[in-house]
Amino acid sequence: MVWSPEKTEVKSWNEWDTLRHVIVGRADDCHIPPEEPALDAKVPEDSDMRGQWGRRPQETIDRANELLDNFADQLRKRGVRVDRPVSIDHSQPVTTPDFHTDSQFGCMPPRDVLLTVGHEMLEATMSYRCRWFEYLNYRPLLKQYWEEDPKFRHEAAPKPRLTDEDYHPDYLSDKIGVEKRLKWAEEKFFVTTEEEPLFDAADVLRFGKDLVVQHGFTTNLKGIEWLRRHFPDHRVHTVNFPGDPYPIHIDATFTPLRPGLILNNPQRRLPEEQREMFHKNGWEIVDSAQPAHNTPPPLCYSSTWLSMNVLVLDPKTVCVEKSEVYQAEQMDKLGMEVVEVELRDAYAFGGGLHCCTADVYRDGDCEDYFP
Ligand code: DAV
Repeated sequence: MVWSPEKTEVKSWNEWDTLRHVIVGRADDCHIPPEEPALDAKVPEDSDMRGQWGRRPQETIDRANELLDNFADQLRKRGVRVDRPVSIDHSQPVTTPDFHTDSQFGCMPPRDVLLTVGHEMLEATMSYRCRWFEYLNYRPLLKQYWEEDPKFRHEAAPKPRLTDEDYHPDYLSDKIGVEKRLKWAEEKFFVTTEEEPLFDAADVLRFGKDLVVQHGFTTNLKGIEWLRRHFPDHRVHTVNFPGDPYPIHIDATFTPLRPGLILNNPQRRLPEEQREMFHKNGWEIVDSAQPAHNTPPPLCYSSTWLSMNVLVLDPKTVCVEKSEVYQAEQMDKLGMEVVEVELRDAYAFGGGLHCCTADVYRDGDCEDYFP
């Protein structure tokens, strides 16, 4: 069936088929949340973010929104339908019978919250207390899709309790040191425990019939098992990337560009034994280019490897952040047409071009790439 902009349809089976409809996040009212276990474990020890919280400065919110609006317009000009979330008031504290936090996070980035698999959009459990209610930013859109597309399955994973049992207290010091963090990550000892299923949607990559999921700070083994039981027609693979002292989200680490080709962060290489399914099926895993920057922008949670957090528009076209010249050059060599998008001043709001979007519709069906 041919996609038409007049008709809402939710469908996306992979990260690369032609993108027709997408959600782009907003920086509105974004907060730096107060300390909490899982979030603190991600903030590097020398980061300018340690010890401060509150609403982000208005001029940075305005600038990030300007860039996100421009990105949305750029996509629209290429014929992609773009929807935007409706921001809730993130200054509101969250209190449940199990925890309290004094503020929330924002409505960026959608990729962390919404996992689109075929005709389904699944709200992730999330693993930070400050992001517990983040799905509410997307509910007006999901309600609309549900009303307009009779095949759309709106699903939500069980809300986690996020008591102290969910976090290893060993991680709650800011003086652990990078060496120890690397060792812990290599031993698969992460800040989150196996108390209950936890996952962020951005730990999942979709390869048709196969889902590749990173086990790290934001997704535990029970979360991956939950996904396995929830998607019985898929094969769900657990992957790890030693070399990352703060392993959250797979999308600055492992980036499929088209069938047969994946970029891998050279500091976070997929272990040999986990490469087998790719190699056996003729897929190439190449080291990504170096980031163009030595440090992330101010008040940013993410590393400089947002350079490889690209948005694939179709198997020949990819959006790359404008200042990431080495990444753009590599894409060109790999035969991809590069669309430059300025986004660096929005990185602090939770990520790059892949992070700040969530798929609604891509062409194509559920293929088996690893028979
Ligand atoms: O390298 O800091 C960022 C991923 C954001 N979704 C990193 C991971």
